[in-house]
Amino acid sequence: MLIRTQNQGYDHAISSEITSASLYHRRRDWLRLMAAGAAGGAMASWASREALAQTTRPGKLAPLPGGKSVVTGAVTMEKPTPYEDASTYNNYYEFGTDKADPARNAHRLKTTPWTVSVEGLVKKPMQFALEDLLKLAPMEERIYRMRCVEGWSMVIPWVGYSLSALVKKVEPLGSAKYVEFVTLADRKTMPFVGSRILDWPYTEGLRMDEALHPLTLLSFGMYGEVLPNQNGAPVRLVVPWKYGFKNAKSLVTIRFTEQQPGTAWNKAAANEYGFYSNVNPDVPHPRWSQATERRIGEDGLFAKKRKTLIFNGYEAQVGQLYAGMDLKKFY
Ligand SMILES: Nc1nc2c(c(=O)[nH]1)N[C@H]1C(S)=C(S)[C@@H](COP(=O)(O)O)O[C@H]1N2
Ligand SMILES: [Mo]
Repeated sequence: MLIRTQNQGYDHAISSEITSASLYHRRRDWLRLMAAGAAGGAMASWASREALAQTTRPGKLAPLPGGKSVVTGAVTMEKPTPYEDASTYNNYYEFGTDKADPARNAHRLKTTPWTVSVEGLVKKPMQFALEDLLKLAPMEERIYRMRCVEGWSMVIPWVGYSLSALVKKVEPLGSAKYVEFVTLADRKTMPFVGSRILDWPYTEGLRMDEALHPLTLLSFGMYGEVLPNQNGAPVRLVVPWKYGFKNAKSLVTIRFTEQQPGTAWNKAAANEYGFYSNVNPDVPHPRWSQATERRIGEDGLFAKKRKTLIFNGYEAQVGQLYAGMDLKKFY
C-alpha cells in the first residue's frame, strides 16, 4: 500500500509485499477478461498502465506501446519494481562493474542505426534493421519476476514479443539444436570491453526448445518506454526462469548452432555458471546460498528476504523442458 504524502511530494512504502487491494482486484478482473478472450489491447494496456502508475515515475524516453499479454502465467501479481531502481541498479559489465556504472556510462552506447544478424543453421538468414525487427510481431507487455545470480530480484514490465516469432521467420534447419546470442562489444564506447573480466563479446545461449518457449522474450522496452541504454537498448533477451546473466543485452547476432555454444560466464568460471543456469534454490552457488533473495526497492529496515522459487516461480510453464534432467548436474 502506498501512502501519498501530498505536501512533501513523496511516496512512502508501508507494505511492499503485495499490490494494493484495489489494484489486485483490477489486475484479477483483467486476467479473467484475458482468459475469456474478451479484452482488447487497449483494455490490457490501460490496466497495466494503471498498475504501473502506482510504483513508477513518469518516463522520459520514447513510448513503446505494448498490447495484451497472451501467455498464461506470464503476468505476476507482484508489484513492479520502481523504474528508478530498475534503471539505476544494473549489471552491464561493458560499462563497469559497479551497479551504478551502467546508468552513469551507457549514454555513450549508440543505438541507431542498429542491425541484428540472424544466421547459422537456418533456411533464411536475415539482417534485420531495428525498425523492421520492431514490426516483426505485435508488442506485448509482460510483467516478469527477474532473479540475479547474486541474490537479488526485481519485477519488471517488459515490452516485446516472444523470440519464437523471430525464430519461425528464419526457418531453422533440422540440425539446429541451440541458439547463440552475441552482444555488442565496442571498445570506443564501452570502457570495460578489453578488460580481462570476461571474454568479449558477452555471449549467451539457449537450447532450441527454450528459445521457442513463449515466455522467452525479445524485449525492446520496459515500463511502456523503449529500453534505457543501461538495460540493454535497443534489443535484449529476457528469459525469466533463468538467472539474470542469461538475459543478454544489446544483441547484434542471433546464431543457430548444432553444438551447445559457449557462454561468457561459463568461460569465466565454469564451476559457478553452467549453461542452463535455471533459478534453483536447491543448487547453491559455490560461494553462497541461492535459497533466498532480496527484492530491490524493498531494502528498508523491515524488508525481509524472500524464498527463491524453483525456476523463479515459472515451474508450471517451463518445468517440463527439464523433465528427467539432473538439475544438480545441469545447473
Ligand atoms: N551484454 C551484457 N548483458 C548482460 C550483462 C552484461 O554484463 N552484459 N549482465 C547480465 C546480468 S548479470 C544481469 S543480472 C542482467 C541485468 O539486467 P538489468 O540491468 O536490466 O536488470 O543483465 C544481464 N545481461
Ligand atoms: Mo546477474
